[in-house]
Amino acid sequence: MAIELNEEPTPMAHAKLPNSESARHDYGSAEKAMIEYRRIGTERAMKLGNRGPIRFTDEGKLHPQIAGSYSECGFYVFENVLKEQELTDIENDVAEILRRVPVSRDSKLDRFGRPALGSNCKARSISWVKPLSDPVGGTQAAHGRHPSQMLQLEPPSDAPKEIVQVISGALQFSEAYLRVYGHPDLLRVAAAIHGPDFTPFNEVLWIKHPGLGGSVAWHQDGWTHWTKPTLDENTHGFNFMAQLYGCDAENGLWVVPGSHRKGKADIKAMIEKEGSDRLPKAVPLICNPGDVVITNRQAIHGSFCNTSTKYRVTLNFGFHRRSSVLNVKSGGVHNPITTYTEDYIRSRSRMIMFGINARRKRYPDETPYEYAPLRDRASDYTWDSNRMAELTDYNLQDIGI
Ligand SMILES: O=C(O)CCC(=O)C(=O)O
Repeated sequence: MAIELNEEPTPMAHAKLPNSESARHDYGSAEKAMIEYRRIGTERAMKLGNRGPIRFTDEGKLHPQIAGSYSECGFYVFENVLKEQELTDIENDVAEILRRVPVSRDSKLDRFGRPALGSNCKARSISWVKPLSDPVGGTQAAHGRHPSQMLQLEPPSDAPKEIVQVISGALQFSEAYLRVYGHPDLLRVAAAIHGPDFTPFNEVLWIKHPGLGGSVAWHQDGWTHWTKPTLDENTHGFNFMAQLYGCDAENGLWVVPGSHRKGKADIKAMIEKEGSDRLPKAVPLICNPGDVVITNRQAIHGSFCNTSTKYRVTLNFGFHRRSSVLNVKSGGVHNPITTYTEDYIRSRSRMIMFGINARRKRYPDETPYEYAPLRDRASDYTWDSNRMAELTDYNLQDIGI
């Protein structure tokens, strides 16, 4: 089951990733239970009241309904943030990324024999997964943050040995993604949650292939501050999850509402008690194309193998409260272990300025966001496409905590 992209090596006008009816796979022994689990979860998700357009008050504050609901649930679905033209731009870039990935984990060449995407990078840019597997559950990877393994499925006999599932440092590979990163309303939301001096975290692209995508075992993100007396619900930041094609109970992320406020959970015990990987309190993210979810990194979340016929493409980018990262020594998952000094954070924050300025060029009628921490050197960050090369390996300076 190869990914059938138009074989031309140049960008196409219509790059739409092919969903595949034949890709549907069932959940093996759990199929019946999964169907019911998805049905109940979807019903509960739609009753939470945590969805709608991004709204601010007349004074420019995040609308209290959104702030309250996000605080209560640990996620909120912002509807219809990215419009059609922007989605087309993203889709074209994602298709081009998939044409440029190496033919296999060990290769430096893409399918056209060209140097592959990321082959000139020192930082990890591509994560591979065996189809329908759980690569991290129950392992010590990422500080043992995925304590229990999900149900794995037998891939179809014609499936590739491994598929690309995550592109890291994704801003360096897509100007459309860079423009989403500079979205003024999303940045205003970031400022509302973390204050105007919020900082970057990291930016990845999740591509969950129909009938092949691997699972992401239940976990809470973050490893740095869980035992600190200062821990609160926003300590480890949040991710925006922008959906290219939307997502649902079959191919999307699931979240346990409210779990971000309860400290570190014993996920292994929860799963053992349940006797399966179907956590009963979890709900799926239900999104249309162009919706953007804000998800608290401390919430328990995970995703199942994508047995559906549909691609799920998520632009996943996060932000932190400055006090959670400034002069904190951390890393080792997304970036090398280091102390996040003022200079380090400032350098990494240039990506916010590039995002804002790249967006300004494409959407001149929008009022751009003004990022206060780098306002004094705003002219250093003017944007044109030739600067893409400067972004190589920018993610060595991710701010993982
Ligand atoms: O999108 C997914 O399936 C996983 C995302 C995730 O686990 C994360 O952002 O921490």
